[in-house]
Amino acid sequence: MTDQWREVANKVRNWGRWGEDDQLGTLNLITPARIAAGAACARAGRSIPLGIPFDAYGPQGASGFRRNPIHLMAVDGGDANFAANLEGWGGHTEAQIAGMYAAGPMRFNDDYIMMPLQSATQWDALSHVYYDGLLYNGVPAAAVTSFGATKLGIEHFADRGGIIGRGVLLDVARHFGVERLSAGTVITPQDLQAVVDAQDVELAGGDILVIRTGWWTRFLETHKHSEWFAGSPGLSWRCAQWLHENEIAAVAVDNPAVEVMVPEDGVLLPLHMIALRDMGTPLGEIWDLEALGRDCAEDQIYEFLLCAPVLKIPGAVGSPISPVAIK
Ligand code: UVW
Repeated sequence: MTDQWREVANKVRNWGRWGEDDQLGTLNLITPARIAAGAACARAGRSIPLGIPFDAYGPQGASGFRRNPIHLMAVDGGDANFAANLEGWGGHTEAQIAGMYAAGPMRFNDDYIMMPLQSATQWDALSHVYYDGLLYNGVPAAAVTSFGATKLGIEHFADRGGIIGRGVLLDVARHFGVERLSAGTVITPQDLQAVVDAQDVELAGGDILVIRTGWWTRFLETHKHSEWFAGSPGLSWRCAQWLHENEIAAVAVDNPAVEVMVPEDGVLLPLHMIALRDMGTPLGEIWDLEALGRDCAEDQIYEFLLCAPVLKIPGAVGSPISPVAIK
């Protein structure tokens, strides 16, 4: 039982398909023609945000190795009369700002953010998950050092403008007539195909799949990280072959980990292992697909231009994002 996922992993492995030093995996399927096809889906001029807030109240608060973002101000409105209030007291920074403020009416605000790159809406880079000591394309796991990923870092996605192309929503929750899938629901490849057929969408190679479970609303209701995380519905690893056959470039879901959190067949995160390490398919997590779900249900159009650029952080194994669907 445990080895079944490995059999599929062997079948869908894309190593060498785009060259020995490939850093992009299935993003190679998003050719210029597919980006143009995505752009052609932006007909009405409506933009729909798909990201959650980067704030202190997000879903990573209770995790030991991940925290919610910490946002701090460096300069703010209280510093507007800096020079007058301090009467010359202070160090270099105070003098620098006082000098700037003495030069005219211009005042400014500055801020910082401290956060794990995985704390909210994100893309996983191909260096995020591995097994048996190897990453995508057979890159040794040791290529990710304490200085960052020397191969397969997120900056390679940034070099092509991030993940941009034709997005297709598969609204699994709406298809099953529920506000959201119940805890632990496993989405099968047959379910995905049934939604494609019911929505009457035609998939094309290089599409970016956006799959709505409705599970994000569960977090908004309870604000309980552990319950939201542990109970998450999601894709079965058995969807890997379906994704491979449909030449899907990337997959994003409104849950913590794309796949179901309760280990299927006793294996933790098998779809992560197959998608990121074997297929080279980026995974998007913690997306908010509520507005997009409503919009698509209204006009019955499930395709759009998806713009999900990454931050160009050399060596990072993921990136926070604020993706947008444009219809
Ligand atoms: C892990 O939890 C390992 O990864 P992700 O955040 O991609 O689900």
